[in-house]
Amino acid sequence: MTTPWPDDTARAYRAAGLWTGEAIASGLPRWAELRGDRVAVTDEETTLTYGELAGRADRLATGLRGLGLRRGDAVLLQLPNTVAFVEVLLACLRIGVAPVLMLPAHRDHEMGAIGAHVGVRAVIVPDEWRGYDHEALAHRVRPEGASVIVAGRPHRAGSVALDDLAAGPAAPIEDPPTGSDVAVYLLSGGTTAVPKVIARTHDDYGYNVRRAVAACGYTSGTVYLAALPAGHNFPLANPGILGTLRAGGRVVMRSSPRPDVFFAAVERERVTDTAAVPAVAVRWAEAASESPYDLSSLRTVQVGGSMLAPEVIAAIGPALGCAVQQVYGMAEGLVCLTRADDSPAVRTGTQGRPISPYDELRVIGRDGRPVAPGEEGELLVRGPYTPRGYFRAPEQNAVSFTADGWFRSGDVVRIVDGSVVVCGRVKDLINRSGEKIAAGEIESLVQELPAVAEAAVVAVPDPVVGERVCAVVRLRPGHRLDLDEIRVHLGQRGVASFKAPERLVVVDDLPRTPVGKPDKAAIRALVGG
Ligand code: OOB
Repeated sequence: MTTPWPDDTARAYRAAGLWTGEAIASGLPRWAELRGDRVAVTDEETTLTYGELAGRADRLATGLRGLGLRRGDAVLLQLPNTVAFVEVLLACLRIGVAPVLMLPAHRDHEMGAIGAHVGVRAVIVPDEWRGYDHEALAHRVRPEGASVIVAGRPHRAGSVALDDLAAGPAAPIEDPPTGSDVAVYLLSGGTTAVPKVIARTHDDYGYNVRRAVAACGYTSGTVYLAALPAGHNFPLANPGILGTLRAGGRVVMRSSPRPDVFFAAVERERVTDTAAVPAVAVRWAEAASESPYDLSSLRTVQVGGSMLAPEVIAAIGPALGCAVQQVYGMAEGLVCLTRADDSPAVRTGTQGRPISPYDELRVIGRDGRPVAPGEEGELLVRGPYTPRGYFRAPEQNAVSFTADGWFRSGDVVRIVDGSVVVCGRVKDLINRSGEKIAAGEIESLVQELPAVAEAAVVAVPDPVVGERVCAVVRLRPGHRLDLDEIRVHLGQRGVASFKAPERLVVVDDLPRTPVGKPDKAAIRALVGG
């Protein structure tokens, strides 16, 4: 199921105080006592103090238990950036029910496969979001016997309203989780045929959050804006939502990274910290000069999730009037970041150093041996918050992890004076605005079209989103195909729309490797990637 850390390693992490055995939200009653009437979380409609948030989360936890959910169960959580997201997350963490953090853009294809893979007991969705009926989606994808819980107004028989679940009194928590229980399931960038899901324990994820808070200096004065989808590891825990709540700060939830929404939120809430993927940070920076809003409260914008040139990084801070912190992280664990007291060269030219002194990084060459210091190679990683395997994926684990527990990141990096510089990748995915899309997943879907004899999917560079999905296909004799047909097909198959190819190139034959497989490097070169 989940590959545990070896016993002696786990003992060492506990002995060193990294793993505390405490559940992530176990401090909630204490927070309510100490910070009772300070605001914990706010969105465009609702504001909750720490006292109210703790009360809501505990009543909801009781409601979830009333539905039969128990410690060790899993649920699909697909909510936009709202107060409801935070309430549900904390309620789940309190009772040891682990949410699988889906994105609002996910559809039948992703929700169905992942819900079945993890064996979820409930699907938690908004009633409707951006004109899409998520309640209907939840009913289509829910595994047999799983409940459908709806934030907002449910209109289908068999749905349960989130507000009704939180309506009763809170009961004491009978069977609270411990450190080795799963806290959340994160999705790996780029799902394959078998979804790559990462089970993060209360011990490991809690440690991750504490280290991120320490490295970024979050305090009760921090006002954090969650503008990236909250289910992403970056805005969730680095330090993000969980880190801000731990530090006693205020979390501002906004579901769009649009510059006007961002600027208005910063001015209204006096936001001090936020996180963005490069494409979003660049849009903010470009729009800032024309913005009438007061951005003077901004302290730091974190930028990470995909590559960005040092000159572009260097321009973002001055445009927004704040510091920029680079973050290189992954749902699988390791997080690196630049620090406020690093030299300008390190802050612009590297993606930072690990948040824990216990993180082990190794850079290997094609021969599998460590490269000379400062040379490029694939990054392998191990550590106290980098799990030793994907959830229920023995075949994938044999490929992605070494026998002695190192995770093969698929990223090509150099390490210079302890800081990581990301140079490229060996994994076959497209990084569109920080969203990772597995080439193989889209290739199989495109291949289903009757006109297609063979398909390869590659990234083409793009000034706005970094990379776009390009399908390169060889057609069956006498057939034609256009981009719309591919996009319609993927839509019908219930695939999240951000994964759909945005370019199509038809070729007589695909370039091949000596063994006859499509040569991805040559195909990328062919389409200018
Ligand atoms: C974050 O997490 P994921 O799981 O969506 O994606 C991880 C992958 C990395 O392996 C790398 O390929 C890429 O995203 N990446 C970067 C990067 N940060 C992530 N590539 C270049 N420069 C960077 N700064 O993307 C994530 C998780 C936690 C914090 C920040 C990002």
